[in-house]
Amino acid sequence: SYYSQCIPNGQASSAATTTTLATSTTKTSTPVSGTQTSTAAASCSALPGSISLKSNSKLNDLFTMFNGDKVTTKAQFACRQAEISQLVQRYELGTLPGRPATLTASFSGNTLTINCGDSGKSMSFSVTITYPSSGSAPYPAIIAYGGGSLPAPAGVAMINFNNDDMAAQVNTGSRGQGKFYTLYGSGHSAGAMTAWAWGVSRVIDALEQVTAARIDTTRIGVTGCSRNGKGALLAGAFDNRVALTLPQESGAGGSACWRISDYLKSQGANIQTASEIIGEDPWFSTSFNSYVNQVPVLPFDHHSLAALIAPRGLFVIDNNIDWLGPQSCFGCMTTAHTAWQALGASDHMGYSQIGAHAHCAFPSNQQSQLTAFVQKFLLGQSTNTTVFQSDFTFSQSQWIDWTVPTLT
Ligand code: MCU
Repeated sequence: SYYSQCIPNGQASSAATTTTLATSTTKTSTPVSGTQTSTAAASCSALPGSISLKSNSKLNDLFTMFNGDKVTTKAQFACRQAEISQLVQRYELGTLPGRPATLTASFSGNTLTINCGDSGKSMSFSVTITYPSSGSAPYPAIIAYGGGSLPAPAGVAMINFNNDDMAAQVNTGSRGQGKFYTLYGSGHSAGAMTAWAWGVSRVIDALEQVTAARIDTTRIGVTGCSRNGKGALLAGAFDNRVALTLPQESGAGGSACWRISDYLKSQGANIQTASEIIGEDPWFSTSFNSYVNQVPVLPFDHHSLAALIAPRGLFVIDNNIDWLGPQSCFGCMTTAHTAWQALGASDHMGYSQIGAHAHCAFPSNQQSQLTAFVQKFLLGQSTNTTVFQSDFTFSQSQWIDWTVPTLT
C-alpha cells in the first residue's frame, strides 16, 4: 500500500549535533519579507538576533510575546504571529524568502508557467489547473500538493502543485535539490517544506497577475496528505492569502506537537518524533537538528505554527495511525484552537480524526465536514463548521499552563 511504502522500518535517526542555544547573529526584522502577515504586523518590534532559549515542558503560551508582554488585543496577536513565524523559521524550517525580484507568468492549455528570477539566477515551474464543471469564473481553487488526496469539491478548481519539483523529498541526501534551490542556492537554509510554501506563494502571485487563468485569489485553499500535508499546513501558515488550509494526515511535522509526541514515545507509543524525523527527509532546516533532542527549549511547537493561520479557515483531517501520532495531533490542534477562540472565530478552525481507513484514503464519513469548510471559506456560503472530534483525549492540565484571553 501507499502507506507501507511511506513508512520506513527501522530507519536510523541521524539526529543531533549538540546544543547551541543562542543561534543566528543576524538581526531580523518583523515581519519577514515575503511572509504575508496581517496589516497590524507592520509595527511589530523585531525579535533579537540572538536569543537565549529556556526549557519549557508545556506547550508554549500563544498569548505572551517572547519578551514577556501579554497579548491582549488582536493587533498584538498579529505581532505575536509574526514573531512565531520568525521563530519557526529560525529554529525549525529555515528562512522564507519573499517574492523574487522578477516574476512573470503565462497561461496555456490549463498550464500556468511561472518564471522567477533573482540575483542573476532564474528558474521556471508549472502547475496545471483542472476546472470544475459547475460554478462560474473566476473560480475558487485548491492548490493540491502532489495532486492532493481529497475529492475535488463542486464549483472549485484544483491546481496540481508538483512540490517535489520545487524541493526534493527522496531522503536526507536530496537536501538542496529542486527548483527553489536553483534560484536560491543548494545551501539555502530553507528545508523542503519552506521551499514548497514559497512556491505556493508564487503560484498565488502568478494567479493574481494572469487573469486568463480565471481563478479568484481571494478564495484559495491548499491541501496535501501525509508528508504533503505537513507542507500544506505550512503554506497556510506562511501566506495569509490562503483562505482555507486543509492538511490531511500530516502527523509529525504537521498537526502533531513535538513535545506531546516525545511524551507518548516515552510511554511506549510507536510514534514519529523530532529526533527520528530528521533522518528521513530534508523537510526541515538543518538548524532544527540542534533541537530535536532538546525539544522543550523550542520557543514554539506546532500548535504555534497552526495558530499563524488564525482567524483564517483551517480544517485538520486526521486518521488513527500510531506512527502519525493521532493523540499528539488532537492535543496539539486543541491547543492551537485557542487562537481562534481568542479571536472570536472558534468555528473557523476544525479538527476531525476518523480512523479505520487506508492512509490518505479520504473516508466518506468526513465528507460533510469537509464540504462545510469548503462552502464557507471558498464558496462564500453560511455553513456549520463547528467540528472538533477525536477518539483520543487530551489532558489540558498536563500541557497548558496559561490562560486564553478574549482579544479586543
Ligand atoms: C505522515 O507523513 C509521513 C511520515 O512523516 C513518514 O515517517 C512516513 O515515511 O511517511 C509519511 C508519508 O508521507 O506517507 C506517504
